[in-house]
Order: sequence, then C-alpha cells, then structure tokens
Amino acid sequence: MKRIAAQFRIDAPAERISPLGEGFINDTFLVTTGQTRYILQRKNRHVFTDIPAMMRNIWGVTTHLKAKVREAGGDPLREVLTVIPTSDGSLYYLDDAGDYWTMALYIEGSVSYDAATSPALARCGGEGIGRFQRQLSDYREPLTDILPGFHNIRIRFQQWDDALARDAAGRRKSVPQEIEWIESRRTEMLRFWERVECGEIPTRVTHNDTKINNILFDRQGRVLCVIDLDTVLNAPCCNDFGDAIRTYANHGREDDEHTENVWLDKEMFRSFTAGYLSETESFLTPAERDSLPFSARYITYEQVLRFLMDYLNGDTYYKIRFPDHNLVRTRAQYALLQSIEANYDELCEIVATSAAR
Ligand code: ADP
Ligand code: GN1
Ligand code: MG
Repeated sequence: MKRIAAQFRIDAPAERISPLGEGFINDTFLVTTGQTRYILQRKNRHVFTDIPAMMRNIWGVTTHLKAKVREAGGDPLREVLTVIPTSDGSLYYLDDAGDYWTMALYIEGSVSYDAATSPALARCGGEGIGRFQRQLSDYREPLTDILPGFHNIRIRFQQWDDALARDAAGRRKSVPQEIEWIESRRTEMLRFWERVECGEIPTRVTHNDTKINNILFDRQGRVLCVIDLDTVLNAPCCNDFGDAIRTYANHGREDDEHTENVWLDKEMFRSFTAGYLSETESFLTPAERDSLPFSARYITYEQVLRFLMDYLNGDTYYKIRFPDHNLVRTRAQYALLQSIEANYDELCEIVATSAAR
C-alpha cells in the first residue's frame, strides 16, 4: 500500500495507512504522512468499467466547483474535493493486478454521518446538495455517461427481468412476496420516468448518490464538502433529492432488521426540503419542483429493486456484512417506501408550500 501511495504527488512518504468509511462500492483508506492526510481509494472496477473517463468527469467538475467557491470567497481546498494526481500527472494509478487507485486530500475537521441527528443537520444537507447542483448548473463540458441508465427504471427493469430469468443464486422461489412488491409498482414507476424521457423533467449535472455519508459536515454541523463524485452524470435533479431523503428522513437504518423502526420522519423531510429549495428555487422549473415528492418514492423503490436484485444475483454488487444482508436491506427499504406512500399527500403539501426559509 505504501508503494501505491508513493505513486501520487504527496508531500512526504506515507507513514500510516488504515481503512476508512462505510462505502459499499470502493475500498477507502486514510493515508498519513508527516504533515498531511490523504484519501486513497481502490475504485471498484466491476462497477465502474471506464475509470479513466470517470476521473476525467471528476476533474472537470471539481475544477469548475473550485472556481465557484473562490468567486464566493470560500476555501476551495475544504469545500471541494481535491484530486491528487500521480507524479506523472495521471488522475489514477493502474497497478499490476489491474486495479485502479486514486487519491484525494482528506478534508480535515470533517465529520461523516450515517444518519441525520437533527432537523438542523438535515437542512444543512439539503443546502449542500442544492448548492452543488446550483454551482454546476452552468457546467457545459460534456460528461461521459460512465453508468448508462443508473437511475433509469426502464433499464433497471431489463436488468431485473434478466436476474429473475437467470435466478443465478437459486433464491427466486424464497422471495415471492418481495418480488411482488416490485411487480405491483412497475407501471407507476415507468409512468414517472416517462416525464423524463419526454423532456418534461430536464436533466442537469447531478450527483446521483446523495446518501448522507457522501457529504462532509464541519464540527458545527454545517456542510463542508460533497464527496464520492464517481456518479456525477447528466440526470434529473429530483433523483438527488429522492436519494437524500432515503437517509436524511429515515427514522431507522438502511439495513434495519427491526422494520418497525423504519418510517419517514416528516420533520426531517421538511427541513431537508427547505434547505434544498433555498439553493435551487431560482433555477428549478415548475415541473422539476413538482417531481420532488414522487422522487422519494421512485428512488426508494429503485433501491428496493437494486438490493433484491443483488440478492437474486448472489450478492455480486454491494459489499455485505452477513449472508442475507441484501435481503435485510430490501425489507428495510420497503418499509420506508410504504411509509413514504402512506404520507405522500402531506409530502406534496410540504414541497408545494415550502418557502425555503
Ligand atoms: P464509496 O464510493 O465506497 O462510498 P466514498 O468516496 O464515499 O466511497 O468514501 C467512503 C467514506 O470515506 C466516506 O463516506 C467518508 O466518510 C470518507 N471520505 C471519503 N473521502 C473523504 C475526504 N476527502 N475527506 C474525508 N473523508 C472522506
Ligand atoms: C452505493 O458508494 P456508496 O456506498 O456511497 C451505490 C448507491 C446506492 C447506495 C446504497 C455507485 O453508494 O447507488 O444508493 O450504495 N453506489 C453505486 O446505500 O452503485
Ligand atoms: Mg460513498
């Protein structure tokens, strides 16, 4: 690992390297030299099949964000992810085993949460995601679509149908009820996505993985920096909103075994929405604003599908900590989906009347 760290432009040889974080996709390490700390990541090459293009996307977006932060008088080294290139100027290091490694500055004084601890924190998270979208709303460089159809339910259904047909892990017959949760909502989910396909809901530069541990806060609970930029793509803004609600407004955990703990916390929803709209109200079209409440159903449903599909496939995508982890996640996210559905009219009302105070 020290040999790999030495490939990058760091200020001194690495003294200590230790694992960090709760990400489900990449392997993340904290590298300490005499003076500075860095994040070293082994990117998941099974999920990301074009890591050079992904890193070009991240470089372009972070360069743009840094200019915005500078203009606003902020600190670009703390408010934007800083990619550290290798000593020969590449954005990644490819090792002999074919693994891709990348490095970034560790943001000192940052706090990472796995759940929102107060409505004030949820509001700050909403501001952070909204600001990220606003600062990128005039980004005109092309982005490579490194994950085609990432939040496109039509494409997810193709993968789903295929997974059911293959039944690779022989688990299909053990989860008939869970499969029915997906099938019974197929039509309404496709109907929502048609609003994107026909252009009524536009696409912009968005993050696409806005769970709470992909944003760093300072010790006062203010947003510092949006991280995990692997999935920055052209997609509808509402996906970022809906994906964030999955963690900020979930009273339980994403993989709660006690599904009675899992319900949508409306105070958290209200606060996240107010923060998000305070940054985005100026540019969102009426159709985009109108799409926000349903996006919480859409992305939570998609997550039920993705966890269950990974269970059917034999746990090949997400890191798991115990054998039925993906099934536990499926059931917990379904409990959240049901709670969102039960409160849906009220969520529409909150979004429609939020004054983005
Ligand atoms: P994954 O794609 O696997 O989710 P992330 O890029 O989200 O990986 O990193 C995993 C965790 O590592 C984050 O949730 C965060 O806690 C921590 N982390 C990542 N990058 C930084 C950074 N630049 N500064 C501080 N902490 C970071
Ligand atoms: C993954 O990488 P991470 O852990 O931040 C996944 C998201 C899922 C999330 C579920 C590239 O996010 O799409 O919503 O797990 N990222 C990718 O917790 O698939
Ligand atoms: Mg992450």
